Amino acid sequence: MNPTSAGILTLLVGLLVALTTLWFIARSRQQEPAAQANQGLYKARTLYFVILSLCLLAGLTATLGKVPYGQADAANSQVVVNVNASMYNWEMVKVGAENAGELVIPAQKDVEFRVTGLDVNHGFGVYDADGHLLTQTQAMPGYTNRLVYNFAQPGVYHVLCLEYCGMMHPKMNTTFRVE
Ligand SMILES: [Cu+2]
Repeated sequence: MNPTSAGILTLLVGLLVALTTLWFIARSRQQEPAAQANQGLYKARTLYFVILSLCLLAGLTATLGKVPYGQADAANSQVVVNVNASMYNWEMVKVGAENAGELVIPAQKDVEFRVTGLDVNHGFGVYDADGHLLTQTQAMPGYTNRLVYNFAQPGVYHVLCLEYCGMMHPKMNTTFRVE
C-alpha cells in the first residue's frame, strides 16, 4: 500500500469512528425519555463527544502527512542490505559489496534493509553508539520486510534482536559501521 492510499484509508477510518460516535449519541437521545431529568448532563456529554470527535479529526488531518512508515522512498534507495536473522546470528550483506567482511554503510544515503527470518520470528533493531533505538522491523520467516533508513552520522551502530527467540536471544547482536 503506498503512502497516499494509506493516508486516505486512515482518514476514512477516522470519519467512520466520528460518524459512529454521532450515531450513538443520536440513538441514545431517542431511547432515553428519562433523560429530561438530566438534560444538562446529557447536553454536556453530547458536547464532550462532539468536541472530542472534532479534536481527533483535526489531529488526524494535521498529522496525516507525517505518517512514519512509507515516507522513505524504497525505489530511490542507493544501498541495499540483505539481513537474514537466525538463532542466534545476524547475517548482513550489502548487495554488490566486493568483500563479505565487515559491513560498511555510507552516511546520509537512504539504505534499504531487506529483513527476513530463517527459522523463527526475530526483531531487527538498530541502535546508535549511545544505545538509542533508531529504527526497527520484524524478521519473519517466509516474508521480507523492507526498512529504509538514512544514517546522518558516521560511527558504529549495533543490531539487537527485539523479539525473544530462544535461550541465547540476549546474545543475538552484531555491529556495522557507517562512514
Ligand atoms: Cu531474538
